[in-house]
Amino acid sequence: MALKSSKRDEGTVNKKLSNFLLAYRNTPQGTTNETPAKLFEDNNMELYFRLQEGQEYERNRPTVDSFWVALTTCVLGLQPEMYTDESKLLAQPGPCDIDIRDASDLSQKEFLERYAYSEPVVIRGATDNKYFQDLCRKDAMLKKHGSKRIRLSSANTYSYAKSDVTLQKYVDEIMKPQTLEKLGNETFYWFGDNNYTEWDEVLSAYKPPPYKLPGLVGAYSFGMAGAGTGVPFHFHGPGFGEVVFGRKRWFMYPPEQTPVFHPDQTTLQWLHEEFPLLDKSDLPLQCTIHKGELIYFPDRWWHGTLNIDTSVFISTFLGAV
Ligand SMILES: O=C(O)CCC(=O)C(=O)O
Repeated sequence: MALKSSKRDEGTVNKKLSNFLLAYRNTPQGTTNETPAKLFEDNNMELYFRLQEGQEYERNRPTVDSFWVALTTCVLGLQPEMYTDESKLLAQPGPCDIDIRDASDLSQKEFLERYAYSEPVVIRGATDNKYFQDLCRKDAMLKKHGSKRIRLSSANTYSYAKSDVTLQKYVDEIMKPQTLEKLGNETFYWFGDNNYTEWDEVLSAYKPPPYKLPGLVGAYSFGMAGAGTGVPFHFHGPGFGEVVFGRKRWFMYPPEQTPVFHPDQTTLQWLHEEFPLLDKSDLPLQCTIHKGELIYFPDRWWHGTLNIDTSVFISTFLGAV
């Protein structure tokens, strides 16, 4: 009930979270008929926090802190260590003018007829990637893979400079929220160039989008990046993007409508500087996708991305065998 009412709230994530938590604290629970506030007061409630798929539930007598952490993690699907303070975000989710479809209502046949060769689509509920998400948690990633070397690419359109660093160094020193001053060619972004052998344990846990294009097979590009980062407009073959954690805003133009942008400008700079000047007829299609959602981009469609939060993401690029 508290979750339902918080969904109707207008405003920032922080405001929604506060309203939800307030409503939750004061809503009697089905099993005990008491509110969490009362139970905390009496110190007689024990919570079982589910930490990882396939792992035992961990029994905790909750402190107020663990209560907040559990709520943000389990109920709202946010990862506390990935959560960027709303006041520090330089971009917000925008409207969505791309079709949003539920996978239960989108057959392979309709995907092929309506979207595959003609327009983007956002698809919800296509796969259950909970286990993969658990492997991608920042703490789990650093513990298991922190010493692995990853290849970063500069976040500009054409001249992809590369830099090899350990994952630990990337997370500690490079993966920062983007600033408006920093250019794309000065920003290093972990996306793609994944060593499939080294990352097999993680990548093979990913359940790919179930929709197919005849004659094409998928190849993965996986990454993690700070709030406000993204890849400026570019195009290539068709594929899917999925958000594993965080939120990602996508901007798209059909192949015949080349966007106005400077290739070294970040998507964030473009959003602040160019986007407000666009005529209505020059506006891109856009949508912000959330954890577990897919976006499909058809062949040669221009797309630029903007991570609203610190995000983990994976694309499935479709190409000939
Ligand atoms: O996820 C991103 O930020 C980049 C994705 C992208 O541009 C792509 O999949 O082609």
